[in-house]
Amino acid sequence: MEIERYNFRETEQKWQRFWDETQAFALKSKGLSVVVEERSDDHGESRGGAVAGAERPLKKNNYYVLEMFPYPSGNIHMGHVRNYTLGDVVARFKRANGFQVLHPMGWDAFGLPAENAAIERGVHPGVWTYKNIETMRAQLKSIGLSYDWSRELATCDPDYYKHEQKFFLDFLKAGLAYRKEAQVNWDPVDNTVLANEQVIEGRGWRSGAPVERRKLSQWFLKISDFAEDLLESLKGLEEWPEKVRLMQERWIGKSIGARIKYTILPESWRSVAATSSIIEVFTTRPDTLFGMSFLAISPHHPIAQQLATGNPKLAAFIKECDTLGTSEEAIEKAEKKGFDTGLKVRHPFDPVREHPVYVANFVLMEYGTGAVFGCPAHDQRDFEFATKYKLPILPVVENAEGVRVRGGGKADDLAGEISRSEIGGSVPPMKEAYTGDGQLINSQFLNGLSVEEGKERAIAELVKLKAGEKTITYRLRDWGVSRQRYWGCPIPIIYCESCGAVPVPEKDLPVKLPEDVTFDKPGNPLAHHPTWKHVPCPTCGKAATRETDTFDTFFESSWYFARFCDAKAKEPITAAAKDWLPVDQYIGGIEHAVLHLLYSRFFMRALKKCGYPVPAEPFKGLMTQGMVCHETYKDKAGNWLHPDDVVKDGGKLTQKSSGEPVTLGRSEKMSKSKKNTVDPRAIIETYGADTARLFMLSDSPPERDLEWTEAGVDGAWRYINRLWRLLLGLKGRPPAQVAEASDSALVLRRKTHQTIEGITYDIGHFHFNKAVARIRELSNMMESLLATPGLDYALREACETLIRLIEPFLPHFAEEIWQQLGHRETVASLPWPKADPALCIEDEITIAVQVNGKLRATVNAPRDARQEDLEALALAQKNVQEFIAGKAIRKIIVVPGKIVNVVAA
Ligand code: ANZ
Ligand code: ZN
Repeated sequence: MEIERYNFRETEQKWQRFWDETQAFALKSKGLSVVVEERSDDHGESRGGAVAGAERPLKKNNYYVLEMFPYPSGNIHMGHVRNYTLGDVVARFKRANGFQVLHPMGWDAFGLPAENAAIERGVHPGVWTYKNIETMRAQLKSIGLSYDWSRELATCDPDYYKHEQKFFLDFLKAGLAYRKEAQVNWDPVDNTVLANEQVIEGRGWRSGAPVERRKLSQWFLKISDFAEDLLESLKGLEEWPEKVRLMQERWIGKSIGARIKYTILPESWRSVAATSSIIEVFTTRPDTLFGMSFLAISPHHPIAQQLATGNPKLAAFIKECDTLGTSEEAIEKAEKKGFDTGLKVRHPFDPVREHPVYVANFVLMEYGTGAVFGCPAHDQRDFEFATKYKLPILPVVENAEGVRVRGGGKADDLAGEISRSEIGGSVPPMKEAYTGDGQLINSQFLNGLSVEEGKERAIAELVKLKAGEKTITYRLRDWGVSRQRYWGCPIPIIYCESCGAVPVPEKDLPVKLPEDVTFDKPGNPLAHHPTWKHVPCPTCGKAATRETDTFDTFFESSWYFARFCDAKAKEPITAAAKDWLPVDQYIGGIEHAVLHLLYSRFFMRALKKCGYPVPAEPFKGLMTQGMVCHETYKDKAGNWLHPDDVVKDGGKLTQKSSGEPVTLGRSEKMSKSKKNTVDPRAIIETYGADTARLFMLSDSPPERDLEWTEAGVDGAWRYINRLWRLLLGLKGRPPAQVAEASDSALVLRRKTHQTIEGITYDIGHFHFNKAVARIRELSNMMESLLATPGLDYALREACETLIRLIEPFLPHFAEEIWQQLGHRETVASLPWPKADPALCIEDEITIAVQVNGKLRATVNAPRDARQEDLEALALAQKNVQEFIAGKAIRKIIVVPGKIVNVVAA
């Protein structure tokens, strides 16, 4: 029989149309079917037996798998394809295993690129966004993803964002939202506030312009209220990657420390006419107090501000500091600079010691008390500062190797408690601060203690002297949500001269974005709009103006997963959320390890506090997939070249358009800037979606980077065609009714059932690449047995099992071949194949043969082989013979099922 080539184009279109028309993956009812026939537990191991469905908690039979929803930029990229394919495998697998699977898709549709498009191309951000959504939806459908499209949402839809405005009003009432003046990172080109994360090396992430600091009135959400809970609960997120939990832990940054009150010496204070006599500092290292050599306050500290009024030089210095940006990264990198105020403070433990007070650019007003004591020997910023201003560098922690480090500054000027011998002569000066653990030295009553002990002891002493107190602090700062942009959710506030900031009454929601906006001026179009912001005050009726800021777009992504549970409901989040949340498996990029995931965790807590039916933790399982990478190419002039423009001939690379030689660069994450992208559309057009899926799934484990190669795609394509020929070839061989009893039939049947067992485990553990390898093994064995007679049953069983096992990976292919084999139901509607345990037991096992404890051979033997047979088998091995040649056999030790060790001398 002549077998037709696999026509992926027709096949894929056909099944995509079918899925679309039948809404194949839409959950049919909101109420859940509680009929549980057979299902598996979370990792797919078959438990068997019917369970009384009605007694189970509903959530138990529900499974929510979600991929991070995309920003509708216009086209999907390979990263999307990988992300969504991973989720699709899980969704299809769980469905087959008897779960009701929620697998929705939507659009994270607010954001800057839409506004940039408006500025550059004159299209309205909404028009641009919805057009992109259309295109990208079709592209996603061309991958064969099993989404419940009936729940699709776009966050720029007033029907979505109106709920956020309600949340914000709730947060206000609950004390979880507030307004304050704050230093912000200001991007002078994009005319907007930037989050710290949007400042890269002191520049705006999009504009590239140097970021300035400005003071603005901003809305904040009180994420800090939940700092302890957000930290503690990380422990319970057992299905999250360890590294993500660690990143969040660092971000929350809990630390034990102290606040210390320093008294300003009256003489110094009078000479500069300061009005305050105390400076309070915050420290996490009270153990290093004896290593103090200066005190530094923020340029925005009240004392600095006050002194600046009478000191133009200081005022100029403060202004200079404002160009630095507020991000930690910027501060870390910048040169540490200070201004000596002339003030002096007394050391709390040693009244003889006096230290100068500087205004320093690396001290933030928003953190701690806006003032620090400087300990150059054990803090790198302080070290750089002290080196620049020739301040003493005084080691007080002996480093781990027991080496005493010598200060680089004028340590001798300090009080005489450090003997010259200790810091003198042969010890090289410090090159950088030592921040590790060790024993305290040069520290009077703290000497000999460890850092941890020293902290406690120093704090106790401060408390006793009434000079300070213990603190618990978090690095986590409240979430500033105001953005001066048009394409976002309007913040529902009205400012009235008499009443202040008045929340928009609920009945007036949503506050919709005006459509008729212009982008011809820099700044926020909402603020420029002639009429939109002018409204009467809801309280007193006088003329008032709307808030023209919109929410940070992380607002939208902080709760969309809850909306999906009942996406069309009038209420923002309904009781259906209880049936689905937390998301069982969330899949997305590691770049969201901190912000998006932390904001979402906060948001659930905040919503819960406001009475919404959501759990505190939104995501039970988290999988962070690796990048899709590709080789990079450059021409002679060093310009990046697109892979399409490169011809490979063996090892030789030439540019297609010019014929010039091309240099091969490292493989890197696909990016437009390096031109090493491959367009998923082109791949799907040439090879089909199943090929792209197969290659992505088989190349590497999901959490690792994936190396995209043409050869790899081609290999996947060829394998699919081979599989097509193999499986379709079996169509002409009607299945036997009973299993054959021959040895080869048993071997194949065993392989089939072991494959079921293996793949079930692998998919349950995200080892998709291993699962694909097993599929290949089985199909190889089938091919090798095609000519063996008496295998009709075993081959048919292998064939049908294989089709059902590959369905999560190659859904179009599986459905088509299944139909060709004469089945009427779809593969997607079938339960997952069940392995016969009796056939999974391998009855030949591999046994290691050692001579004098060294591995010399392996033998295959029946599982229940007798000891004598094993000994004989072992001794018969050629390599064993060689190693015992000329020696006497003293003993043979047999560990049944594992090892035979021949002892010879
Ligand atoms: C003295 C000291 C000695 C410090 C030492 C460190 C090492 P984390 O751990 O990140 O919370 N600091 C305090 N407030 C600051 C502010 N507003 N701006 C800039 N730096 C500030 O950082 C706490 C440490 O950062 C504090 O402990 C303080 O320096 C500094 F060997 O105090 B430390
Ligand atoms: Zn009013």
